[in-house]
Amino acid sequence: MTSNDELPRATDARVGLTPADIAQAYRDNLAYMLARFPAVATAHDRYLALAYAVRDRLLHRWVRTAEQYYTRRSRSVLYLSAEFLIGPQLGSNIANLGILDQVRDAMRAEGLKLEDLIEQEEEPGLGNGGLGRLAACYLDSLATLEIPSIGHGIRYEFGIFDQGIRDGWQVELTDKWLRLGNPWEIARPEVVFDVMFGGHTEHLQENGELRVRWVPGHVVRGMAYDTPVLGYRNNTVNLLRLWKAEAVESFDFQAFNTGDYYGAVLDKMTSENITKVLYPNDASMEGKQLRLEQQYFFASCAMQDMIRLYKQRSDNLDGLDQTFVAQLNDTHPAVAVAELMRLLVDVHNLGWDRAWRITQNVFGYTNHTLLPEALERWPLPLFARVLPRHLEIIFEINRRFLDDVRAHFPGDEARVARMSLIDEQGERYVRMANLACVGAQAINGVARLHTELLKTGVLRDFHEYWPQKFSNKTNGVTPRRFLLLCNPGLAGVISRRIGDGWVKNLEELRRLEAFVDDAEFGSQWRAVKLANKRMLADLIRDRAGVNVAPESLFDIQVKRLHEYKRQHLNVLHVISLYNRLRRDPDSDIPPRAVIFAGKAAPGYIMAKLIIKLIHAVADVVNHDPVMRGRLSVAFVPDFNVKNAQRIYPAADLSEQISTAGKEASGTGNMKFSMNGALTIGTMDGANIEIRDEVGHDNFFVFGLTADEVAACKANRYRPRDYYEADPDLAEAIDQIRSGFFSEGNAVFRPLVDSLLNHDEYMVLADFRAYLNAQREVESVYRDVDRWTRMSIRNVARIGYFSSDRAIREYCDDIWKISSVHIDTNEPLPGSATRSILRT
Ligand code: NBG
Repeated sequence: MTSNDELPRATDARVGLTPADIAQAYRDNLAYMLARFPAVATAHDRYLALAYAVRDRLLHRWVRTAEQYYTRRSRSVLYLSAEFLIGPQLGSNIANLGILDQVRDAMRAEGLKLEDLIEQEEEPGLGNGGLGRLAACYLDSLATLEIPSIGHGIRYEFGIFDQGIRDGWQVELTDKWLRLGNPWEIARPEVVFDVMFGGHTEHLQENGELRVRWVPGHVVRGMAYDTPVLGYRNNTVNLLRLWKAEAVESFDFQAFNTGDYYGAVLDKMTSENITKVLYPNDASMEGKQLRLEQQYFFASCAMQDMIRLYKQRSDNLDGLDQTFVAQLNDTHPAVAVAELMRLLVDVHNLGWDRAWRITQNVFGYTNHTLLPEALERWPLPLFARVLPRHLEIIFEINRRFLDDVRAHFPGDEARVARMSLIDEQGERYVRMANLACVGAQAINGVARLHTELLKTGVLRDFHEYWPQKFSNKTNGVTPRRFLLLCNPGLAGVISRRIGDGWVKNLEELRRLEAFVDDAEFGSQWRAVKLANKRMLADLIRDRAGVNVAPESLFDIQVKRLHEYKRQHLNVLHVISLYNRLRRDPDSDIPPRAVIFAGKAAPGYIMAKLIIKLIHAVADVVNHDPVMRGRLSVAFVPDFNVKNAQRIYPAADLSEQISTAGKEASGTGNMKFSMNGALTIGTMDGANIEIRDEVGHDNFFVFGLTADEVAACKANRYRPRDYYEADPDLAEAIDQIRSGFFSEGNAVFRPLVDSLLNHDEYMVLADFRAYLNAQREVESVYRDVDRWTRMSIRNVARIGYFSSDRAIREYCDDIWKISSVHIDTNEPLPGSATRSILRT
């Protein structure tokens, strides 16, 4: 080791955690990173200067972590996900460093407010909803539990659209999140892979063996961009590795010289297209070529990177599955199964059987949906055009697999057809869920009910064939972001009573049960909620132009817009409440603010119509003097992680009202409860388990169960019967239909027709039960002490829904991986310089 190898000695300005060190680092960055002096620095400059100061404090841990993983040859998890909705990073990194107070003091000394700087950060909107946010919570827990891991995904140049509202309608605006730079990512121009597309294959004999050569039509280069993922108060920094597509040759001089200026940059443009934009569909699939290209692009980069890392330590690929496990977050990365086979067989010359053994052992598959429209399948001709070699590999996997199935179930050709990787009824498709089931050694659902429904429904044949592959892993959320960071008031009240061990071990919240009847604790609890509600009321006034009274019951439904989530059921309740208040203005009904937020997929007409309906009803209600101080309705535009952090802490009531059997798990339900909201919800997804944990007395349940929904459908459900039998329901529906909320026009006709004639999601069937449950909410809310006790119990018993628990289960049952403790006390040795470049 020569002295040239040594990292510069870390000075306090780079790693120190005192307010003075941080303030010094902030000033240095303003001058030396941004070339600004304080008087002309913009708010964003100030944010960047602090972000770089915090980043420096991660880098030193990052280098050390990479070095330790390398020298210890640690087994690692690769979490493959097309979406990572990580949210703003500054606040969570400061929280995980455990220096919120120090940074606040440092900034105060500079005359700044930490919250204002945090507010400057542009949200990295690299996901649609629950699935992408779950991946981000899991990265936080992996780092907190000191598990070696890398998240692999796509560095979308434009993430989920920003939602604007014009005249009550959603308008989509381009999300230019990278415009002002991203201080958290580190480009890795040395970590690049070629990714091939199209073309054809050639089958040749080489030394008596069949070899396949794929001659691509087009080659794109994938380049890694790494974002550090810090554990809570430890020294572990894992990676989120996002891949950006680039041209192999970004400029064609030949074309340029012949005067073809457009042609000279054409390849650059088409290549970069692959990672331009996130598909804004949540829980539905679009058979677009670019989407398949995105999926293959990042799956291929991840698999090539895995083999590269492995080869640094060993040449014998037989041990690959000992070193790596790759989790497929839904089927979006499932093509990785075929890609790993291709790499092992075509590139590294392993025989098929050896390659298949390794591949099957590497993968785990998490299913996130039961909705048929979300199950990915690709038209065969499209797949053949984009990935001709992979289609051959999938055919071969399928041929062998179906032979086994036939041997197991002789004569059962219907079963063979259902399990085939290729759908052959009519037009032919590649079924990605089947590929994932066959290619993985473990398959899981994301809540107890969901896993049961998978086993008896969509994946029944696979469960009958491989029961041992199946398990349940109920989702969890990170208490660092969704309590400690977003609700400092409540976190403080909790920690003053039971210490702050709950941040790492959420089960410790149980100790709050001892204070359920403590009057002083109860009033502190309520004071925090009221303060949070005041802050949300301010946000609603600014963003939605609606005044909501902080003293009213904050009844909140925030999530993607979808008919199965039934925001329109909520609206029907609002209308009936409005009608009740109009009829009897003096009735003793607790004042309520009904708050919505959520984006609709741009092509989902009905979801957009529901947004319009919410605004239309809000307009009438909020302008009716009789409603003043009693009922208000607001839609907060542009729901994202940043806004979510201000909404969950302010909720009294959490709306989790999906049709039973449709919501795989839900994770918003957990975040609300963790912040002291009570839930009104159906027996769906994780609601069932939340209710069991917090106690049936502390949860407002209603509606048909999944079995009853199925039975009702089998009995030719007639929504019109419910409409005809229930005058309150009929009144509300008639008002919508007649244009009472839309100045007489028929804009909501399609929605009403759909409800009366089909009602796929049983809104009318559950209406009365929902109303009754809301009546129960009213009566409990009137009893302030009772409500407070229920709220405290929700928080005290929510420990199970920490993503730490979920990740521990994945580690023990599926990944078979243990933690690697990182110690940074010693100065960094020179060897780290080399190993960080390798990882
Ligand atoms: C979503 C489900 C949610 C679930 C999240 C995370 C998809 C495909 N699925 O119910 O709808 O909470 O995944 O598991 O987005």
